[in-house]
Amino acid sequence: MPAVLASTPVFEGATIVLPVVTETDALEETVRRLRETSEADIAEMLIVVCDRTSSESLERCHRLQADAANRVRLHHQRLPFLGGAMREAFELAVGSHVVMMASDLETDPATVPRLIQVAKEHPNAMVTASRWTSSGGFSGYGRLRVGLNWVFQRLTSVVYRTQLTDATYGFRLFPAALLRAISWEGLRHEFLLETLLKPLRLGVEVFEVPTRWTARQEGQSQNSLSTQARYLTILVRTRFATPERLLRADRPV
Ligand SMILES: Nc1nc2c(ncn2[C@@H]2O[C@H](COP(=O)(O)OP(=O)(O)OP(=O)(O)O)[C@@H](O)[C@H]2O)c(=O)[nH]1
Ligand SMILES: [Mg+2]
Repeated sequence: MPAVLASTPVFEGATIVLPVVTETDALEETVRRLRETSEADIAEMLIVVCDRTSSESLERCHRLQADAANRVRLHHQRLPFLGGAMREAFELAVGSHVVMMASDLETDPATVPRLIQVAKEHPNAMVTASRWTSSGGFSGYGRLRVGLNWVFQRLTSVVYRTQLTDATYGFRLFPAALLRAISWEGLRHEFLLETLLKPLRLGVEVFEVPTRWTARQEGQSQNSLSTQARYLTILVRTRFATPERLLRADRPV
């Protein structure tokens, strides 16, 4: 087993990654709620913006940074898309752990204290939020999408022989060292799936906590049907990758 899987003895603070394209009030509300519930456990909130980030959103980011300069950091990504935003954030994070979430309130900030609580008890493990556990759920996702999501979750659990229930949701906590040891491939939303599949293949312990997904009230989703087709590719490629290919060659572990 690679040593990196057991190299985080204690939770010392989380970098919360907040990618932003069109969010305004939802971003501010996310930051406000995170500070309200988890201030003591947050090392930093790392906001990632891109060339497509709207000027109104950028203005809010700068305002948040001005209000809490020691807590909010702004990064302009060079790699494209959501996967690119996350991958750069993983490299920059200063916390012992990293929380990957969204800024559109579709990842409920109230779940973050639960992610952190489990990380304090199991610092080497990953903790992932699930909409498919008994007290989790969806509001406003649409019946067809919920149905398709269920089929994909079942497929994943058969192919990866896992009891975990939500492989596609981009709301998880990781030891930072683990993130920096893995060789990542995806640049779009399929990256969210990759962040569960590769640790699973490496034998990382993964815990789940329940959460409820609620549709955004503002801004636009950046996901599309063509992007979603990439989920199948990553599902198959990762299943058959050798463990050596899952880890970065330039970082001995
Ligand atoms: N910095 C950055 N943020 C992004 C990019 N794409 C998406 N985001 C943000 O990442 C978060 C999740 O993206 P969404 O497009 O809402 O994706 P989603 O909610 O997983 O997908 P759907 O449920 O299909 O709408 C949102 O806060 C987006 O603004 C990107 O290319 N760069
Ligand atoms: Mg969203």
